[in-house]
Amino acid sequence: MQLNEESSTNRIGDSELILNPDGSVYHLALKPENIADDVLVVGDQGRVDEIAKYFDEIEFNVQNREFKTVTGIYRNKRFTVLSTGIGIDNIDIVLNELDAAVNIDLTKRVPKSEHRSLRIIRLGTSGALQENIPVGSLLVTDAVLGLDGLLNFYKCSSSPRELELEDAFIKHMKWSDKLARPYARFGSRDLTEKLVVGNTKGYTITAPGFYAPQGRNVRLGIWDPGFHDHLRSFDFKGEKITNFEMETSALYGLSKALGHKVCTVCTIIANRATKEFAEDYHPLVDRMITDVLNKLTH
Ligand code: R1P
Repeated sequence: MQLNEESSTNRIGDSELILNPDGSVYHLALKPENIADDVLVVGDQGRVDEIAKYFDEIEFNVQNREFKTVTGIYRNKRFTVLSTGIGIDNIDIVLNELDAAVNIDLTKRVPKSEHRSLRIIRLGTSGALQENIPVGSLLVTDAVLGLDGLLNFYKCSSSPRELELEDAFIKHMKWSDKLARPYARFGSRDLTEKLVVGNTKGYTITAPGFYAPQGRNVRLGIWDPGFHDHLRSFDFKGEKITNFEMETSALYGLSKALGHKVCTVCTIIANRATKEFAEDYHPLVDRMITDVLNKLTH
């Protein structure tokens, strides 16, 4: 009975979108008024305060589990900073709940008639794959290849250009049927062009784990000992795979499907080819934070 009523009114069911007793979204504990149009997402919850320390005014903060949020003003512009924790499964939660908070009437449980588009920028850390990308450099993800398979669960499709990149990658890598089909996404061009000034642009791999999925062989062995070499030699119309991290594929895929602009900037804290790594990466991350905040406010 209730099901019929829900489907006839497009009401989103209580267990499809869970809300807290105060009406906020389940994991993020946010209401629409807590969220700025510019949302900075970071993996590490400690990085939220490293960004918020630059704000001229703090308006709101909340934390539930690994999801810590601060909203405030920097140079007359309102920003929300939010930690996602590690991995694409958390990005699934963050993107769905951020979008629900701004684009669903949480009282009536129906989509709002007017769509609100966010600008979502990830400030992450990452390992470089190519020798010529130095530790400490800032890498902006032009395109991402997701090895995680998350987007395969959603009803959303790749553009013809993304499909071409996916097919070329699958062929070059001799991709195993035992693994999820990789998916490709390009970032939002205007944000990429704004944030890349003085930095490097590249193609990022999002891996569904830190160890074997990024080619690390600690004790168990890995499925393809030539994984890094195959990634390094991939060439798509002159573009190379530059770096590894663990969130951007789902971030780009879900943001674009839900109608938000998106871009990832990462501080390179290790180079997997030269074996170089930063003993203390925090000053390098701080440089990324000021670079991105400056560019977004000018
Ligand atoms: C792994 O140590 C984590 O660091 C990178 C990876 O994507 C993964 O989340 O990014 P963050 O520094 O943003 O967490």
